[in-house]
Formats: sequence, C-alpha cells, structure tokens
Amino acid sequence: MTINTRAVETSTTAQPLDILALYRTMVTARVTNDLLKTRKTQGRFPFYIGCAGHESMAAVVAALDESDWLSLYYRDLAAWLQRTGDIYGPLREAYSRTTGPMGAGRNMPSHYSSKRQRILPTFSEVGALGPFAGGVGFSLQRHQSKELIMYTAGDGGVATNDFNALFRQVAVHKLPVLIVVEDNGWAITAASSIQWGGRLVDWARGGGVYAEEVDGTDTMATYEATTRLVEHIRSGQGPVLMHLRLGLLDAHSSSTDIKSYRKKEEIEHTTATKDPVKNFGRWLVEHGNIQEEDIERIRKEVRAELERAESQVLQEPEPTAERVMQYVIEVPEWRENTPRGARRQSTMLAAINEALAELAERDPYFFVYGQDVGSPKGGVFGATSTLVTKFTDRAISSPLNEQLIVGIAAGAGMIDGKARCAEIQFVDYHQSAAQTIRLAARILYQNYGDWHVPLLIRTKSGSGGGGPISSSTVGGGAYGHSNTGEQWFTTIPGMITICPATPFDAKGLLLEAARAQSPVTFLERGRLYRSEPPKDSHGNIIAAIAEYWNVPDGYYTLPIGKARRLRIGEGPSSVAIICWGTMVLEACTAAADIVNREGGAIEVVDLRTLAPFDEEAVAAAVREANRVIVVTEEADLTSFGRHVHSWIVQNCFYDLDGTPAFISALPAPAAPYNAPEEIAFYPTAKTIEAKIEELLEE
Ligand SMILES: Cc1ncc(C[n+]2csc(CCOP(=O)(O)OP(=O)(O)O)c2C)c(N)n1
Repeated sequence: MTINTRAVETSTTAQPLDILALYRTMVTARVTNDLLKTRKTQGRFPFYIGCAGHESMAAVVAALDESDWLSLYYRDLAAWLQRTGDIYGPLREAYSRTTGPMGAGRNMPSHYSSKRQRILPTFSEVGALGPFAGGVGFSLQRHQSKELIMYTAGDGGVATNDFNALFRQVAVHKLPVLIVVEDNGWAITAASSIQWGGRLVDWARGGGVYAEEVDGTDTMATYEATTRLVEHIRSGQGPVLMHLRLGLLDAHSSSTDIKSYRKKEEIEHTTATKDPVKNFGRWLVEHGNIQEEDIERIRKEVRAELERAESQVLQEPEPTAERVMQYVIEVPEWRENTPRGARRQSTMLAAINEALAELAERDPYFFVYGQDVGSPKGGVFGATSTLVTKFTDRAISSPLNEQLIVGIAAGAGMIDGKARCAEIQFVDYHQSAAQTIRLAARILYQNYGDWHVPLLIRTKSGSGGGGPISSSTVGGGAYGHSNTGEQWFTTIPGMITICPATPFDAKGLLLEAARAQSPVTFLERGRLYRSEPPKDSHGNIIAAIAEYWNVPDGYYTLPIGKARRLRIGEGPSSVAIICWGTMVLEACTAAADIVNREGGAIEVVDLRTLAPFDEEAVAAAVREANRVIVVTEEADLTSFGRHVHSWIVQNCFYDLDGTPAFISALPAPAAPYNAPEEIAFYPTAKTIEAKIEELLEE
C-alpha cells in the first residue's frame, strides 16, 4: 500500500494526512486514558471507561471531512481528539465541571457530544444512536449534501435492535452513512462470536450494504481503507459497513476486573500484537518519520501537557444543585395570532391534512415519514392524502419498523433544528420505538441544552370506531388498535404530549407543535377523525363546543400547555370535569343533559396539552365549582388521569367540597373486540352523568 502522507488523491475530499499529528493524537488518547484510569483508581471521580486499543479511530476520522457528522461511542476518545483537538473536554467531563463540552458535567465520562463539532450525543444505551444517525443520513441525502455521517458501535452494539434499525434505514434508502463496527472481541465478558452468526461482512452485503473487514491495529491500513470507503459513499454508491478488528487492552471499564473473565495468555497476546499506538510508533520509526527515542519523548510531552490541563480543569466550577431542573423541556413561547382565513366546518382529519400541507408549504424540507403515508390514500387513515397530492415526495412510506421511523424523523430534525414528522400508524405499536422516543426526549437534559430534538410524532390513538362512544356503534379495535397512549408518553421527562378534541384545536396545535424544540407526541383520537360535534340526548348540537368544528384556512397556531375551559349552561359552575380527547365529547353530552334537566352550569376543562398540563386552569375550575371529576379513556392502572387526580388532591384540597371523582376505562389490557365487553370497558356520557349526579347530591 502506498499512502501519500502529505496530500491524498485529488479525488478525495479529506484533508492531507499529517501522520505525525495523527500519531500525537493517538498518543494523547492513550495518555489521557491512562491518566483518567489512575485518577479513578485514586477515587477522584466515580467512573471511567477507556479507549486503549481503539486509538486508530483517529485515523478513521482523519479520512473524513471536517463537515462530516460523527456518532461516536464510549471508546472513541481518539476520534474525539482528532475531530476537536480538545484535550480539556474529556478531563472536564471526568471531573464533572460545568465547562464540560459534552454535558457540562451532567453525563458520565466518555459520552462524546458536541453540536458545534457535529458530534451526536452518545448514550449509555449501547447502539442507541443508530436510528438517530440514520435520520441524519436521511436528511443529508434530502439536502443533496456531500456530507456523510460516521456511526460507530462495538461488536456487542451490532446485536441491538437500534443497530439493526440503522442498518435497515441505510440499506433501504441508500443513505450516506459509514458504519464502523469496532470489534475488540468483547462485550463486557461476552465474546463477539455470540453477537452474530457467520461473517459480519457477508451479513451486511447480503442486506445490501457494501462491507469490508479492516485491521484496526494497523493505523495506515485503517486510514487507507476509510479513505476508499468514504469515496464509495460520496460517489453515490451507497452506505458502507467497516468491520474494524481491534484488541481491548484494558478491562471493560473501571467497574470490571479484567482477570476475572480473560485469560492471562490472551491479555498478553492482545497487548503484544494489537496495540495500535505501539504498532504505529514502530511503523513511523521503520519508515524514518521519527527516531526510536522520539516515542518516549512524545509520550512525556503529552503527559506534561495533560497534567497542566488537569490542574486548570480542577480550578473550574463544579455543578450546583440549583441547576438540577434546567433543560428538562422547552415549550415554545406562543406568539399571539388571530386566524384570518375563512372558516369552514371541517373534520379533524381534514384539519390535520391542512396543517401538514401548511408545514410543507413553509419549509421545503418538511416531511412525514411512516407506514403507507406516501400511498395515494395518505396512510391508513388518510392524514397525509393532501401532502401526497400537492407535494411530491414529502410523505414518504417507510419499512414496517416503528423505531426506524422515529429515528429518521428525530435525526433529521437534529441537524437543521426543524421538526420532522414521524407517523406511527397505531399508538399501540410505538413500543418497539420506546427507547428511541425516550432518548430523544432526554437529549436536551443529558447534554445540558446543547442539542435539541425537534421531533413531531403523530399517531392514531384511543378506542376504535367513529364519533363519540355514546353516539356510535362499537369500534372493534381491540388489542393493538385502541390504546390511548398518554399513559406512556406523559411519563417521559422532556416530552410534550398533546391530545386535541376538536378540528380547530387539532390544526392550531399541530402547527404550534412543529415550532417546538422538544419532542412532541400528538395523539390523534381515531374516533374523532371524522366525528361531528357532540349532541345532547335529544339530538341537539352542543353550541359551546360545536364552534370548534369551524376551521380557518391558512396558518394559525394555538398555545401549547393551555387548556380550553368550556361552560355548558349559564352561571357559576357546580362541577368541573377535567378531560381530553374523546372524553371531552362524552363530558359535554353528560353536562348538557344535566344542565337541560336541572339548569345551572357545568365546566368542561379540555386539557388539550397533557404534558405539561395547564395547572392554573385546573386549579381555577376547581376553585369555582368545588367539585371535580377527572375522566380518562385510559385503563385504570397508573395512568395520566390518575396523575391529574392526584395533583388535584395535593394542590386543591381546600377548594373541594367533596371527594374528587375519577372515571376511567377498566384495569384490563385493552378493549375487547366484541360489543358487550367493549361497551363495558369504556366510560361514556352515561357514566359521567351518573357521577355528576352523585357529586351534586353529596
Ligand atoms: C442496551 C444496553 N444493554 C446493556 C448495557 C450494559 N453494557 C454496557 S457496555 C456493554 C458491552 C458493550 O459491548 P460492545 O458493544 O462490544 O463494546 P465494547 O465495550 O466491547 O467496546 C454492556 C452490555 C448497555 N449499556 N446498554
């Protein structure tokens, strides 16, 4: 192999390789590793996980362009140094200093991250950046960029669902992604032979991704291979998997005893043959680039430099307890606006179609990604049919994998700060994406505000069928098609959860949700897609809510975190009903029937946003009525409804004249398919009416 170490081939985009600088970076990684390992042993901080044996990753990064994106894992200190040149960062994070560039001392050491340097935020969850990295690649491809993203994982990481979601993303869409598997032979105590069958490169090639095995203990071979493979990607030939053979020179982490699971001979053999720093030093001497004695001189210089840096870092401020709630969530500040377009009576489905078309109109890179969404039908419910008709290629059908779907939208939004929309066909099936969703919501906190994930997840939720439960036939959605969703999403710190009840709110809130820099889950109740306004038992439309079936043309937004207070009847309210989604319609029917019979007024508080919910509106409604019912379509287990109920007990106790009531579906897995059981499962207007009567008699 010949490598021009001053200028690479003209066809490549990487900077000319400075081999002495590369060597110094690798030595810096090793010396930092050894320093931090010792400091951990001295009890100076709680944890360290090192890079020894993986330093040739500096050569991989050297073969990339500075504008390329990196998705690293915890062994990639050398990659960090090669990209950033920042020797302070790893020390700052180990010592938890507020100056730490990766999380301001909030995350464990070795969790590389920097928005400025285009390094995605490493998770402790092995492999978990995979779906996000695919999303970045997807966005680069849509922007017709020459940039690519490199994603790394260990051999253990290859077995994760996240890695497999990434693999399918890159293979199906031919994304500009370089996947580097850093195979050091171990995943804690597990040998790599249990992570996959056959040869990894055969597996990858069989799946449509070009793959090569590379000796990562040979730095120049690693550089040469990466340069070639990067050209393969940039020339439009599709993604690449590089299976990099390495050795692990230390124990898994500071919490592992190497001798407890590895044989002495194997450790000695690995140390003697698989040390990339030693091998590269020898290569440089053999090729006359340095003298033998330079090796120790460089090591000593680097050590002295690091000790000076460490002394400075130790003077820097440590986090204080007061900041513990900073950067949990960012709810957009609503800009007051009056809808100007002509109003037309509409369905929620039409309103959602309009909102998505508005977003596409305003942002040339906005897209909806999900199962069947690009078909002429516009997804199984037709929410993207306007997009499909009016905008080419903005509703994109995905493989059947919810984690893959969420990853595409999440990663794509991260690099340009604009919300991209994932559609999950039925909320029940979000479960395979649960980890990616939770992590998307955690990133802001984990990285102390450095990275945002403007991810918009839309999903059909709630009981099957059309219209309010009280006025229609049964749904038959059963398991897999009728869960509500809020019991999952509202427990995720950092996640905004919205559940509109009317077409007007659906459009305005969806448009506002696309402005959020924190992830949003938008729960669309299937029953409400085509529902008309609710009626009382005599068939009269309930005017107080019916007006929200009139939807203005064009763009308007509604505030996230604000409830809508609906007064049914005249005068002060005698009961406040706290609800959302389909239950708003049921509550209105119940309230109208009581008020028609007995006069007075009942207040229905439609939360609209569930997380964060409008505590002020709830407290004000309770203060006025002194009686309250929380109604939820969720099963009666630990639900969002229970959370609101508990919040009222804790915060509004002295405003209550009676026990705060709670109505929910039954504590069973989901609504059964057959009619008698389904009807028995859900609360309806009748259930609510009976509870109101009970409260009024108390
Ligand atoms: C999803 C997940 N499962 C389990 C763990 C615990 N764990 C931390 S590191 C690790 C081994 C990872 O092995 P590999 O990907 O081969 O990387 P290596 O440490 O060998 O470089 C495990 C199981 C984790 N962090 N994440």
